[in-house]
Amino acid sequence: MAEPAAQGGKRKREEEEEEEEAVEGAEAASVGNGTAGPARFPFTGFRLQKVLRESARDKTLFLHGKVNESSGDGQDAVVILEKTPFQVDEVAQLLAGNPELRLRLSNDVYSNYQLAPPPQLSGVKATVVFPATAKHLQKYGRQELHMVEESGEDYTNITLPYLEAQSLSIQWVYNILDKKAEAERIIYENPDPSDGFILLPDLKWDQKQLEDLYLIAICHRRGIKSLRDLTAEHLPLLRNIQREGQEAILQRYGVGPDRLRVYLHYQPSYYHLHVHFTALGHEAPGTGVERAHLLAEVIENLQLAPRHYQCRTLRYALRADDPLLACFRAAAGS
Ligand code: DD3
Repeated sequence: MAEPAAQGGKRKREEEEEEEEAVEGAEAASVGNGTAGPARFPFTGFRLQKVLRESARDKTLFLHGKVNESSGDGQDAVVILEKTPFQVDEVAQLLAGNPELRLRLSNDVYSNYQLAPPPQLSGVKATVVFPATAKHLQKYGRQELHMVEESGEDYTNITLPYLEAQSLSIQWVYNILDKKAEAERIIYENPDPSDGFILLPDLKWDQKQLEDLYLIAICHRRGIKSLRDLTAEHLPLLRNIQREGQEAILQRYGVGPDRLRVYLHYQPSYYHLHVHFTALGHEAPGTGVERAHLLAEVIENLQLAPRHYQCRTLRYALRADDPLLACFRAAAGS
């Protein structure tokens, strides 16, 4: 089980590295690391089934496709495409040269063009989930959100049994902790099995510009599912993540602690305790008040009340099609 998943991680890595290679030379000050190499998708063919989501503002497209149809019944894949952010140096270089242009309008001092940048400047980040499960397909479709109020009792009676009934794979997390995937991407590690963690760039960040800096700290200790499991016992771990994580990001990227948002999600997207580090200027998804809990405040809450997160009501938004929402509604009805 561990092997194919680790391999999947490796393929994803190779794709990211290929993008890095694309800007090599043009951008000496790149914050990227790792070696470059061409890659292939882990499947052949892609017959579009559905546009799961699209956003003109975010320049993203989430696609569901049938793949590997020439060898058997075919399988499902999700491909997430995202136009990558501009890098000032590269764009300045492009404009100084003789870029390929098509005039769209010219009026007084104003003119507008369609510009065709060279391939190395028109990068598209492609994130692949393959094979994709029904859960993956559901997760990426657009849905209305609904607030729920989860008391400590609701967590025990509704949420926890629901989570335990799900077979949510976090193999990719174990691959990182076991150095079977992304080992060369690790920025910092505190190896203590109880209070240590690994800090590395999140999949969402290509490490090419600091504007959208996004790292995650994944704790070594297994079995802490989320914020709800935290007690005063975990304070040393949380303080390590806060202090050492910020220090490592300052060392590596020159971004100080006063320019970072350090927080946990509730609900998280995977149930192994992790902490998000994002650039303050970057409005990453999941930074809203209904999901983000600042680590510094979590630490303080636990100092004041060791069982704060077992007792407090937590409010968050669930997708209309989330089975957990149905569980809450069924419990409210009975
Ligand atoms: C995930 C949440 C999870 C699809 C997508 C992302 N950071 C990851 C595998 C490796 C990673 C992450 C699940 C999955 Cl797009 C399904 O995220 C990851 N590696 N967030 C890193 N560094």
